[in-house]
Amino acid sequence: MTPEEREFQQKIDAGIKVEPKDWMPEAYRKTLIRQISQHAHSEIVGQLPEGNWITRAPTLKRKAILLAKVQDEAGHGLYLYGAAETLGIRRDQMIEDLLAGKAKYSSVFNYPTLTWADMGAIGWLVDGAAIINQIPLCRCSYGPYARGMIRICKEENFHQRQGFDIMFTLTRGTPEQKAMAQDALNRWWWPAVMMHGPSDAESKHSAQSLQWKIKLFSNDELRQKFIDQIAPQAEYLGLTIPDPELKWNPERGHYDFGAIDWDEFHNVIRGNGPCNRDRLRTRKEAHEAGAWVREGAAAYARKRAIREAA
Ligand code: BYC
Repeated sequence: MTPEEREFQQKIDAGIKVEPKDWMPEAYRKTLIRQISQHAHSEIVGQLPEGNWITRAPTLKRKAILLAKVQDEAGHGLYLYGAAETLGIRRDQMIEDLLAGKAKYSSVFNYPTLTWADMGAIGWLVDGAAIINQIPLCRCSYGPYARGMIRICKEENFHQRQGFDIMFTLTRGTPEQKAMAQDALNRWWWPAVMMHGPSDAESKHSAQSLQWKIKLFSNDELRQKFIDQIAPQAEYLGLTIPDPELKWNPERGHYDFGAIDWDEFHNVIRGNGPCNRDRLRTRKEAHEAGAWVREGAAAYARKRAIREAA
């Protein structure tokens, strides 16, 4: 370590936040850009599976709630692009990388939403997994990311509650509705478990990110917390998690669970999941169709800047 790097690490160890104009190792900056931009892309692409159901929500109330949730995800993407921009990368560049298929976004959004119960399963499981990951990020070492996460987490809590509420309503409904909820859990369980990323033995960035407090818990620690939280909730709903090996282990004080299909995970993050191509095509079309809005907003900002300078 150089003296500058040592001083930087001491600052992190002392819990002092790193701010955009502070000195930071180039690898710290790059890791943050990678993680925050991937996170932003996940929020943006994550609107698509649920957006599919806005016109098909079963009641006006459910439609209003889902619409608000999907809009929140767009807002999260914007806060996060803003946080990444403080590290010296342009938003246009990040979006270009996403649309070119160069940048990653969460694997979980490459699965289809086949029934209304999927809106429940996504809110309950996907937002549930996201919250477990994101609450510690409110204390991460980079100031703008940590502060952005505080606001995001407040909204994510509402998202998870609305998902659980959909599942609760379906499980208390007709046998067909209960079966729909079970089918959604069957399809979303493993993708949600995989969201936390490769196992600690395989995670290439974890050790350094933990040292820099970009991550506060390892992938496997967060996955275990998620499973421990969801298993009793599934029981309360009267649903069965599709893992015959899931079982409370009193000695460990945690649930044991079955093997994860890592081939499926790697296949999805390589771009070959059931919906990867469709998601990127939809984003590209939306980006092109929205060009006039960006041009209009830029022209307005230029005009306003000239007026204010005069
Ligand atoms: N999907 O060394 P590792 C939401 C990649 S969205 C795809 O462990 P790291 C919501 C990883 O990027 C919430 N790729 O990496 C929105 C790396 O590849 P590269 C999304 C994954 O970064 C709408 C490689 O695998 N949350 O809330 O230390 C509706 C090796 O992994 C995934 C965030 O983004 C994956 N699941 O740890 C509803 C949270 N997992 O970059 C809900 C912020 C791993 O070397 N991100 N990879 O090419 C993080 O906390 C960390 O980046 C991760 C991965 C835990 C995800």
